[in-house]
Amino acid sequence: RPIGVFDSGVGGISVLKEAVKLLPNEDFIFFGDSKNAPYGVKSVEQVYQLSKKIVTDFIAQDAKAIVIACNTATSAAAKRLRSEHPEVPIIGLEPALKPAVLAKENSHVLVMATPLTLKEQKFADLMKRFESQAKISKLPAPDLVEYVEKGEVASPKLKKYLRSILAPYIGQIDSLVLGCTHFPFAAPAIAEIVGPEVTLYDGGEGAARELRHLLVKNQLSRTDKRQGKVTFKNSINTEAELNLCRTLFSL
Ligand code: DGN
Repeated sequence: RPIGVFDSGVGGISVLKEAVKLLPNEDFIFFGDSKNAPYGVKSVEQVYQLSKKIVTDFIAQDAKAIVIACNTATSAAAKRLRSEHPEVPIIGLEPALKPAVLAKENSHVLVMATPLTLKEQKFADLMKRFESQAKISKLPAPDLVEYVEKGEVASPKLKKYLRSILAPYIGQIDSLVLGCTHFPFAAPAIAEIVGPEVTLYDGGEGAARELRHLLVKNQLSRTDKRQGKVTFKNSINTEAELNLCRTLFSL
């Protein structure tokens, strides 16, 4: 049985890569809802409805576990989807604030994410847990999703955009949390702008570990040693879009 991984576009491929690295014998189906991207500027109800449809489709394909490889959809829909589908483990993504805060005392942490992730209760709760231990700043970066959706991860235009939004934080921060699964693809460009003294964190590896944990706990892991398959699907069902998925997967 396959594991379903989805995102409001191609960003979740950054999480898929971590999951495949950790679980090379498993079969994965990645669904990118690029037609409806970005989710990060939609209402909670819209994001829930779109996510529900994808989860239902995965279950119809006999998925044994589902990864919501999207911080936005996780904050808007994970709780409801888990209560509606207790039969399948559903793993979500959240900004990797904890490792960033714990890495250094009294540090200044910048969290980049979509506007929806940053204004949802889930993020407010996460911030409340850590705000006494660090200075935490929030930076919504919706345009960065659009660049990655076009496959632009290091273009001069992208770097100009990043320089403009990151300008107030240059020399001011210790770490930067990539709180949207599209952003790790732009990590080299971001690192170039903020400098080597700023550590970048993302939630992909943590989500992959959680997936492995839930597979083991529910006795769903594959036991044979054959190489798993990865299948890409996208709501923009063109060869160009699927090629972009494969390219991002190989980066
Ligand atoms: N990749 C999504 C996330 O992690 O929040 C955001 C993409 C979007 O649709 N805005």
